[in-house]
Amino acid sequence: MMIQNAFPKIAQNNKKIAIVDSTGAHTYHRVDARINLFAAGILGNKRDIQEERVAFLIPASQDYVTVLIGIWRAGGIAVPLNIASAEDELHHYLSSIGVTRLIANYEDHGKLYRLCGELGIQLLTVDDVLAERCNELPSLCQERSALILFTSGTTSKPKGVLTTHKAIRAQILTLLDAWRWSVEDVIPLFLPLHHVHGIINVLCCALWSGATVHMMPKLDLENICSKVISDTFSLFMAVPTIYVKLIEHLENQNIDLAQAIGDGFGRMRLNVSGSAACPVNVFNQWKGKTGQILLERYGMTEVGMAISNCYVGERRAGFVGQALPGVTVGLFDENDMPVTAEKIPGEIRMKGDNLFKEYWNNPKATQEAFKDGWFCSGDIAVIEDGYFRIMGRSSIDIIKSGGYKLSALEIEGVLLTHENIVEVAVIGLPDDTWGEVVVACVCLRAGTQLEYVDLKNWCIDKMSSYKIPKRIKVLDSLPRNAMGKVTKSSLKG
Ligand code: MCA
Ligand code: AMP
Repeated sequence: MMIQNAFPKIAQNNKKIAIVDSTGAHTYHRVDARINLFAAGILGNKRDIQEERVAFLIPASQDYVTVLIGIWRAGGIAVPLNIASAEDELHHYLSSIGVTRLIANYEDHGKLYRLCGELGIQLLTVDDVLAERCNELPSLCQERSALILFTSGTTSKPKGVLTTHKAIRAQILTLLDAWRWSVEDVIPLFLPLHHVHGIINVLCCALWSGATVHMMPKLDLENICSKVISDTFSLFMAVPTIYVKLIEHLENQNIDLAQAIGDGFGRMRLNVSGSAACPVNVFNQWKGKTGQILLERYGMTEVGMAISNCYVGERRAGFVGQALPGVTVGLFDENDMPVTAEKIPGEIRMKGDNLFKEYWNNPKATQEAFKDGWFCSGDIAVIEDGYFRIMGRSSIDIIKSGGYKLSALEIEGVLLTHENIVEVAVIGLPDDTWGEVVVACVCLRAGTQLEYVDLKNWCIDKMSSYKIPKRIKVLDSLPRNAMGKVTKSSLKG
């Protein structure tokens, strides 16, 4: 199928407010027109930019939407990056996928000049790109590549997950139906905009359905709660850490205010939790304080959303629900045999139009991620009374903290460049707020010392803040098995 205009539905509901950001309220008509001018500017004198990778570092705002969808309409691959990335991380993202142009706000150009110069990347602002008029935009086939998001895995550097227009469309449409999105919906967006949760579940679903999205550059609980009291929002989507922070926030308010905020959440039509396991006590406390029964769902960068509790029907605490329409989900044992009985654990594997195309320029990793056409998630689950329950990951090297997927190996690789560290093992330990926190177990060079605060300061230039270990354990040696391999499970114990 050809699409005349990537993201076709955005032009509908012309006078309706699409986006509210720090610069004001923007109608669908204005948003759509600005996207077209951006697409025209990116095209220049080309008819189609043919899957050129255009990266951007733009905070949540109308500009972010202009760039994302503008790149799509010009036939490019959009690469939204984490605005809080350290320079080394940016270097990896930009160089590993051959980015040609980087769009960033002018005030951020100073710190990007050198890197872009080194990599031969053109550094631009949104205004630099916007054309004065838009003529013809390319027609794109659904199989065209659209988006690269980086995901951490069991290799040391994050991989680029390449997704097509067809997969994005499938990811959006299943959620519009399952969670009953409508033109009347209003949703706050405070999640990072370099991951599926913020981009697809909130932003794209809202714009596709003609709803209104309040784009906020960061999580500001006071601001959100004051809008919740005045019934600004009908929908709310967040990671479990944010529900924990909201529960704490409510407990720190006087009784009347806490009640008003809780009632405000209670009047919304839906509160969704995902990206990490929602603890049963958080589910129950949220219900107690707001009356809302959280809808927990499960997804991955490579597939979008795959499993969800019901909109109408049972939302079971500690469970992620059932396969979403259009997604086939199976459990498989260690011999790749399907697990059909309930209560027997297996790896979650998935099929469907929602699946990504490949890991960018990494056929080996892509091949290893699929077995018999199924995408292998690395997550272990069981089915109990018809609902999936996630039990954990098959790899100890994947940490989920604050909803972010982190690679222990990536963090170890950075820590090993510290002059005092001779050996390191990074593990995730359970934490009530963050789900897991990153802990580094280190062996130091003889005669040296390392204080936590010094290590933290050293890390600040080298990695995003959520990857920085929250604790260090200094050991004389790391525990090893008979094969000489470090046994991280004994460190966890
Ligand atoms: C920040 N801090 C942490 C962590 N992150 N401490 C321990 N563990 C962490 N992970 C510390 C900082 O070092 C700092 O401490 C203090 O907390 C405040 O940092 P800040 O960054 O300002 O925190 P925040 O703004 O409160 O951020 C928390 C957050 C954020 C809002 C929960 O982590 C977040 O937006 N998470 C969502 C991630 C997400 O959307 N993931 C989706 C990907 P100090 O001041 O002492 O230095 S998964 C996905 O897309 C799939 C498809 C899915 O299923 O959804
Ligand atoms: P990411 O690659 O960052 O998209 O993270 C995807 C991973 O998040 C999945 O493989 C799961 O391990 C985890 N995840 C997402 N949703 C849930 C959930 N509701 N419960 C437990 N884990 C989840």
